[in-house]
Amino acid sequence: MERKTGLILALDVTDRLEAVEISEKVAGYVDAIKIGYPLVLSTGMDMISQLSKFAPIIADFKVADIPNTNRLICEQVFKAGADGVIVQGFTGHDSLEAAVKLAKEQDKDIYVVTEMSHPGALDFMQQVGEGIAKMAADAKASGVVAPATRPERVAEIRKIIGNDLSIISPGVGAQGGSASDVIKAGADWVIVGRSIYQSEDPAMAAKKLVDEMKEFL
Ligand code: O7E
Repeated sequence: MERKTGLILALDVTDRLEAVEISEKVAGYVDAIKIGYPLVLSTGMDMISQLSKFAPIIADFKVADIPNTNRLICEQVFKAGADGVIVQGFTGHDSLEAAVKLAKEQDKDIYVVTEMSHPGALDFMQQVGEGIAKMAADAKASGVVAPATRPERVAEIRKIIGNDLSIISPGVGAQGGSASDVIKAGADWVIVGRSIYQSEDPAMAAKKLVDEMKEFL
């Protein structure tokens, strides 16, 4: 994924027309659009190809299965037109490697969730987040997902993965994180949903975030 603005839209709306209208408005400000279960379950897989005319699509299905099933899922998602897929890391190295192998064959991206951004991530995930980050680097994934709500953890994860992998970071705005703080901590992109798609003016909300991050990219 090419970084122009550092912003990824998380499009968690459930209406097709609304999804298209918002994508059209913010297309000039985002490097990718992340769509996941809320939108795909309500509208269908063809939403991926429909939105891919506005920006590259990252499919957030947080894939978490055995290697063969991970491969089968990623195959379908890439076939539908996605450029990247998000997978969970806690399933271990073989599940991740199956997804990365397929992605590399098709010149696509796999992003691995390390530690999530919500408070409950401290119950279990934080304890394994650094190990998952190392595994993602060993497997040569394209990048990892790390929490904008905890920039200090993003900085730790950056130390572990080095500069070959990207960090995409959700948790800005509605969850309390700051776009510029997490970029300064080492993230390459922020992933922002509600602060943009629930705004009266989604394009202006996106532009503000882009302007805020510009000097730190
Ligand atoms: O809080 P919002 O509205 O800005 O939306 C954040 C989006 O990022 C939303 O789609 C949510 O599912 C996702 N997300 C997190 O909020 N925290 C995480 O730790 C991980 C994700 C995520 O998208 O994982 C894959 C990138």
